[in-house]
Amino acid sequence: MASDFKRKVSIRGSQDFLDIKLGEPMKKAAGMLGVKEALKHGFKEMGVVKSMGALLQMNQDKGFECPSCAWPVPEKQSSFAEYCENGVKALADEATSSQIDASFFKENSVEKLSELTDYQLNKFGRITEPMVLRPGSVNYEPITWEESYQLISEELKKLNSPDEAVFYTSGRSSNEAAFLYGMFARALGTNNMPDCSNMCHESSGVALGETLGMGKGSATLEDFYEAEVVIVAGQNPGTNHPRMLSALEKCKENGGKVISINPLEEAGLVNFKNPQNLKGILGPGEDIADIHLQVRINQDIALAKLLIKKLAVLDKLNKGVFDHAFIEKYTEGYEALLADVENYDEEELLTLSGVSKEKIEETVKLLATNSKIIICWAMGLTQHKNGVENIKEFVNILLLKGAIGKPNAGTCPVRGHSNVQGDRSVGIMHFVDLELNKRIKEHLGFNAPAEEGLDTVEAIHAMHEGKAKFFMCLGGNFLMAASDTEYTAEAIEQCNLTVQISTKLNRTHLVTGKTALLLPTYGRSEKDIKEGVQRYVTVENSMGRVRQSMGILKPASGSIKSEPEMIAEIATTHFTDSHSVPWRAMASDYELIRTKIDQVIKGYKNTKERSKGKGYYLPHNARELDFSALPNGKAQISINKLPVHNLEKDEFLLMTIRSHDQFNTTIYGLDDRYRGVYNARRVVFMNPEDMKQHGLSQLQVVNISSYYDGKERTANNFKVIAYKIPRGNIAAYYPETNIVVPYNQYADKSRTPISKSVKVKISKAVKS
Ligand SMILES: Nc1nc2c(c(=O)[nH]1)N[C@H]1C(S)=C(S)[C@@H](COP(=O)(O)OP(=O)(O)OC[C@H]3O[C@@H](n4cnc5c(=O)[nH]c(N)nc54)[C@H](O)[C@@H]3O)O[C@H]1N2
Ligand SMILES: Nc1nc2c(c(=O)[nH]1)N[C@H]1C(S)=C(S)[C@@H](COP(=O)(O)OP(=O)(O)OC[C@H]3O[C@@H](n4cnc5c(=O)[nH]c(N)nc54)[C@H](O)[C@@H]3O)O[C@H]1N2
Ligand SMILES: [Mo]
Repeated sequence: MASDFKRKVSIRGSQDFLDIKLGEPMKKAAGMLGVKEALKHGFKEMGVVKSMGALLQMNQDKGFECPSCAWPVPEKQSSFAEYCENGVKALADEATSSQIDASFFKENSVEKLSELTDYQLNKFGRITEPMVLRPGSVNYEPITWEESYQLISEELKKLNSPDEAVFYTSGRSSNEAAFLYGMFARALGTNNMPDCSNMCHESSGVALGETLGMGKGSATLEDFYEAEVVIVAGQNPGTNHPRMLSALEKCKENGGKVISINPLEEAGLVNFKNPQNLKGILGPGEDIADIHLQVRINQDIALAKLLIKKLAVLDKLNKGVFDHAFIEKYTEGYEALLADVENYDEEELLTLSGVSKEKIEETVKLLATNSKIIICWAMGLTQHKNGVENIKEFVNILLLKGAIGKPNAGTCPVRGHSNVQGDRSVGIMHFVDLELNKRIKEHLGFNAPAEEGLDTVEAIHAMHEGKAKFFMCLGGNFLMAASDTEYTAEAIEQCNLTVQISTKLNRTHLVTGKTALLLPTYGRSEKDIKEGVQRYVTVENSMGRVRQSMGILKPASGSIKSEPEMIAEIATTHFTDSHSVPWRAMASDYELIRTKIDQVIKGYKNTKERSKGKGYYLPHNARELDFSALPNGKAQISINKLPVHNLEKDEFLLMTIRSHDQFNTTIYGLDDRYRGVYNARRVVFMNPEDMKQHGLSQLQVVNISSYYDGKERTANNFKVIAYKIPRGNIAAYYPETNIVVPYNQYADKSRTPISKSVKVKISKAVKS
């Protein structure tokens, strides 16, 4: 077994084109078609009886929380159908009856598997037993749980320092699993805990922390119903948070207005047919967005500045536009902001934003005359170099209007993964919280490290440099989720041991360290039974409500383990019973984990009782108008600069977005019904005028290249599709395009990769 042995694995998979079909982009979202599509998918993947049974319990008080997005279920619940098309797809994907075992891996080497697409890999189904890929081998082979724990412990002991280990978390884990995992890393002595939020809402966390004192949103679901204005900026709820449309619909029924800010006219915001009520099933559907501001990519600050500037002018004429009593009492920075907007020219801001004057006027009118305002956003704001500033500029609008800390108003960063917010709350983070460390010492009896750990970007770099050698992932698909696929692959391959706790096969299982472990786990929909007792876990939704989740389906296999149990057993093996944390007892008794969470994590209290039924809200300072943690005890109105792109004539800004048939790197299907694309993912959406100017025809095959820091990165073979998108802007799907996102280009302060504004050039592929 030569030490220079390298597996010939592909990081791209097949790039063959299938028979692409195009249709009109859809105006309507969901409705009967959505439910029909979803059920078709569910029935195919998991069979009729299983899917109906599972659906009846999804998001219900005694069932399990939907494994898809983090949008909350209403406190006053309907008796059925608290799910959406994409929730059904997520469930079907998890509860699929397809499975892979040792014989599958014996027949299929990782080299061979890596030639397939991500879609094909996922289709193989659930992983059913622990597997190991040994140095020099290209085939996974079975390993016992006991041996895999030993292997992990041995590798950890070989490290020169605990900081050579990295512990990644994706946002589907339960609070219980994430708490144990985070405490295990700290007990080892490292804060190297990158997580999917680093690539997602980290910019929101930083911006909200700096301006309002806490990194979470303040609006609750119930606040939406009687909000006067809801702004949805850089977010595609029709696909990614479909149940949010029901809340927007309720808001509109009560007379509220919805403004969407997006380079694309996303289906759902334009028209929505609610499958959960009769009107939605039979009627023509509701236009959700009253105003659509078709902003150019990453010109949201220009747009927001223009709105603020115009509102300031109106406020001078009529003192009722801004909430002066609120500004005076709770904020600082107002005068500086007003002085700053004076420096900008209205026409210039208008041109930069790309929006029409009429629509700006309409928007200003709505904002001037209403104060119950909620601003929602997702990746369209966070994944830019100025992601943090984008959000701070929108927070300015809320502060000027006094739209914080009162009913039907506030901030709403719409979280991605179903428990990404909970994972963070219970301690998955790379930074240090000395108060937390104190409570860890008191209740868990060890000294947690006081040095900041590595986030996603830094972890990739450290692995690449050989400074981190052990890489463990609690869920997720790190290779495909992270930017700069080639560089990230090189980084992972440097590691001595990579460990993946997973449900389904993905490319991070194929591009691995010298030794790799694949540890299969339950999905959230599955029963977790120990010694005859069924266990539940807790999760926290996008609005800070903690709730129980109990699976109802039979687990995919008898040889898999729950996440909390597995982590507790790894810790028991490593620390033995002499450690101050009762790991062994926690492996079987989750109440013991919850007791420790209550003691160690701020805001958690009596979780066992309070998480039942509709659950309980964690405290939020901005809801209470308590800004005591901020400078001078005031919410911070901030000054944010306009981004500079300096695009050459042949350059475009690329946004890497999700299709309607995927959950992040998990590809459910090859259609993007809402955008009229069928049976294809390697497509790039482009303005028809830009196509003309660059001599490109419909379905022409092109390559997309970025040039950053002296390096050219190219994603090959994409078909051009004419689309209603601002000039100079293009869009293509993630994760295929991650290959062109430079790992070292990220948002200031939050280090979130700039996945929504990658400067690229388009060239005709030689063979087309
Ligand atoms: N079905 C399904 N649900 C999901 C997911 C999934 O993949 N599938 N992923 C989950 C996760 S982890 C997350 S984080 C969320 C993601 O939810 P979204 O953030 O909605 O997902 P994206 O597809 O990245 O869409 C970003 C939106 O921002 C717009 N946009 C891009 N650039 C800009 C810009 O510069 N300015 C403005 N104003 N808009 C811009 C795009 O046109 C697009 O509509 O969804 C979660 N829910
Ligand atoms: N270019 C570009 N890159 C992006 C983004 C973008 O918009 N553009 N978005 C970013 C965002 S917002 C995010 S959140 C990240 C997502 O990054 P990740 O969270 O790392 O990726 P996922 O695709 O959600 O992970 C899917 C895998 O998780 C495993 N899994 C599923 N359910 C479970 C479970 O219950 N337990 C365990 N242990 N494993 C499970 C399965 O094996 C599956 O293959 O990607 C980021 N990357
Ligand atoms: Mo996300």
